[in-house]
Amino acid sequence: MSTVIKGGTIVTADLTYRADVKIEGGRIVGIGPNLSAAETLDATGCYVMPGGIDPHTHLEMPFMGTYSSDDFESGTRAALAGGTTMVVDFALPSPGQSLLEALTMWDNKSTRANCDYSFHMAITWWSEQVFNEMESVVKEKGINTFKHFMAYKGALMVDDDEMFSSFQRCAALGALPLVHAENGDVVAQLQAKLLAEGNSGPEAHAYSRPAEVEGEATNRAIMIADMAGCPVYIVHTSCEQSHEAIRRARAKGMRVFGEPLIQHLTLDETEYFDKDWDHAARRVMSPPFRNKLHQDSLWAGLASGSLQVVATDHCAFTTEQKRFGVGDFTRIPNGTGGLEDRMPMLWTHGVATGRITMNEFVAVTSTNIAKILNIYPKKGAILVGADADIVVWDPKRSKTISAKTQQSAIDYNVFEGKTVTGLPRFTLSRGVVSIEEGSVKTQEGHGEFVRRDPFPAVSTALSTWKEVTAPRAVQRSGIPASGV
Ligand code: DUC
Ligand code: ZN
Ligand code: ZN
Ligand code: ZN
Repeated sequence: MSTVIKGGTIVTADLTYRADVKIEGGRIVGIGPNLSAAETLDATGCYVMPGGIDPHTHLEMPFMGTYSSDDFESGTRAALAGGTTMVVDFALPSPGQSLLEALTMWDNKSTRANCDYSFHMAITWWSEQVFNEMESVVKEKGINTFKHFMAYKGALMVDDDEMFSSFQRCAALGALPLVHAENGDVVAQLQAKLLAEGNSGPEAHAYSRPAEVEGEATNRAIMIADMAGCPVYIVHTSCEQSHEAIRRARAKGMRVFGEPLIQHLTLDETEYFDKDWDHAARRVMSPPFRNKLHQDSLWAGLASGSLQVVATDHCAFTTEQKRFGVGDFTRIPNGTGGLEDRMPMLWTHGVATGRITMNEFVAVTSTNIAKILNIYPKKGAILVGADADIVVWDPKRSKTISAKTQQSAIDYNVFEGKTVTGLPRFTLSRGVVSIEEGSVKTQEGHGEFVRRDPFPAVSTALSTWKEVTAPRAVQRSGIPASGV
């Protein structure tokens, strides 16, 4: 069946213009005036944009003695309700586990997804087996990104030796390393000190992870990536110290990407202080929320292009799960939700306030992500031939965010009570109308895995220490141009 989206204004990362969009077989087949099709969706007064891509989610993630509560069904339903049509989750081998075995586990969880998805592969330990499996992950499984945790000591954390080895392997395979940048050794000491001094409440979580911890690790990851001859993507960039390191590296010509979360852009550290235990614990995530100066830095990064992506790190735990940490803040499961609210909150606090333009909104919620992850223009584009992952965005549609009406499986929402103006009228997942005027029409299992091929240019990059010492200009020529 064919569908036409009629009467709207197309907004892409670089253009704004009036045209209809025709869809057939899940793809865009025509863009222009006066198109017709079997089914018509009225986009009068709306913006027709590429559906959002959230490059950072943890659905049904085993973590801190429990599992995050949104699975691939509820999580992708929440995503679609907020205009996001693709998520990229993390396959997390436990230390010692085969990467391919972990990937099979995540493949099984994802069969219920309502929208398309992909995975990053986490490197949580290092061995010859991991070295070898990384090649299969890239070449056979279509995963071109590897995640490294510099924090969570004794669990997911890798040390510099492991990280440098893995980064060099990424360079050889044409893959992009991702980094959770917090100094896990310093965090562990601060946690122990705070607990010993009797600070056991959720506010101590924020004290244990100051911005310096993140700034140091970001600098270190960038330097290690430079020596390994690969680009690097810093997840959940939350503070000026980390942003500053990214800015400086980019100014020197390094291909470094930064990803603020909608939570860090719009919620601040006062959420932890002088609040009831549940309120604060529900907002415990790593990195923690920061002060207004850090928020201003992140917004400036989005406007200037020194930060390229807005994500959620969606990792939702119920109040009951959060209460595992009563009496010991280090046991509060880390994570907050945001999949349904990312785009409406960014529109309301970014576009409507004039901090970013509509085109920048599309870039940071979709197009830049597709380019960085090497899936553009299949995703992230309103172009003939692209997947019809589209959001018809009604800038006048308004709601007050509430756990009572959300799709997410948890019993609260960190944005509770905030009014957003700017919501999907329709969300289409490969041409299928999944959300219509707030009513949910998602199809469980409709989502498909999206293959992400290696960056051809990186596979010729330098991969051994000897070669790394070659002139910088030579190294740089091996790194792909994503245009962002
Ligand atoms: N941070 C969180 O808050 N939750 C999941 C993992 C992470 O790094
Ligand atoms: Zn993280
Ligand atoms: Zn409260
Ligand atoms: Zn994460």
